[in-house]
Amino acid sequence: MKIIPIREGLSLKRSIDQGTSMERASVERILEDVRSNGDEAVRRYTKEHDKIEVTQTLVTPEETEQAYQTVDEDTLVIIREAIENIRDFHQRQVEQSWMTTKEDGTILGQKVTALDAVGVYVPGGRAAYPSSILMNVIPAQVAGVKRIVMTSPPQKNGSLDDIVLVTASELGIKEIYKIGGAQAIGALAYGTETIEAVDKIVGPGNIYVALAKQQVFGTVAIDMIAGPSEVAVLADDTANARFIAADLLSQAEHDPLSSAVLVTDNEKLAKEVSKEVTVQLETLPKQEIAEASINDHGAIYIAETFEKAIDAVNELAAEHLELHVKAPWDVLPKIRHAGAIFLGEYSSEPIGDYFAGPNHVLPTNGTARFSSPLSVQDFTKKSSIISYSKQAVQQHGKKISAFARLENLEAHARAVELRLEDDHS
Ligand code: HSO
Ligand code: ZN
Repeated sequence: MKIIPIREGLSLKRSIDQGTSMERASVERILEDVRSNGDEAVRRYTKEHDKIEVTQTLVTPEETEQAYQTVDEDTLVIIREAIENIRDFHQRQVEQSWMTTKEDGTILGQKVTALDAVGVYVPGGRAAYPSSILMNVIPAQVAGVKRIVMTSPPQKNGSLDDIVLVTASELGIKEIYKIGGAQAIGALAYGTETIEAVDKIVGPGNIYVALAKQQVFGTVAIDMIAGPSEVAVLADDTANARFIAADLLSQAEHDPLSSAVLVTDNEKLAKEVSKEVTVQLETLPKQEIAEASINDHGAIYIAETFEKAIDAVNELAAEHLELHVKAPWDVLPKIRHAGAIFLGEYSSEPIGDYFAGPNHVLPTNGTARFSSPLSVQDFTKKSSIISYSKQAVQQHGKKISAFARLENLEAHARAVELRLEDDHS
């Protein structure tokens, strides 16, 4: 791994793939087609892109039952325990509606309501991570979303990955469609003869899915557009080089574009980690991907002081930040920007990917400066509550109508003044 003195600056590559103009145009055409031609268009694109003719897109209970035959009991036990942890964590995020009453009888408040319908996109092939299904579905369920729909592109055998079907079933998801790509996003956003439109679409996908989500935004809500995985490690002289190397590689193996970075004030550790990464890379099944990521986007930054190392990780605003330091809880208050913060050398990043409970859908690309992990709040919205009594209007009505006339809005003014009259006639 490259070892770079921090005073030469951090190489921050901040970009979201906007697709080529051809890709954008093709997505626009597909969405328009699905909007006007519904199921027929979806079927046509499934045939064209997924090379498969699906007569019924809705997954049947028999398909799910068959999928269970291929998944062993131990796997189910692990998935169930993860579900429990994730549910438990997200339950703590639930926000209550609230009301406040004033002496004059005014009641003000905020009413929290779950979205009616949410679509969860699950990518096809090897990117169909069951853990991501849990992370997208559970907060919606905890929020109280009644209709949660899943879509995923069909495999060559005409069905979906067994583990995808089993995970969905463990969560109680029954409405699953074997459609993918931009056509699936179009179907979810606009609705077809067989698929009712949803209010929000979440979940990762390839460039076509990401562009389609951007284009339907406004008709429906979408989650953030996730970039490649990132991990930053902040370490001092107490850190374990083997642990750090392993955690850097755990994110590097996601994507050649993933970034894994160590920031430390200790040169000896830097050299050890660099060596360890090379050693551990050798036996990784995804060596090629991880190596590309480490070479092109990985770095070990050496800071002159530990304080400067902290500044650097704040500037990185990484998706995941690990604190491999003597007193991680003392460092925590100084961390301002990171999607998820892992404290101490035993808090390895994959623990958060699968099991601990917090969401693994996190802000990437420096967006941790202003955004948060996916949460229950992403599946609710709020309505303001205003209830004024006669007494309160009498007390404040004149001020309100005066304000309205300040804006030259006479009908506003009169609407309030009407309430100042004594009777109802
Ligand atoms: N680390 C990834 C999530 C993931 N890891 C899924 C394994 N499976 C996103 O930050
Ligand atoms: Zn991961």
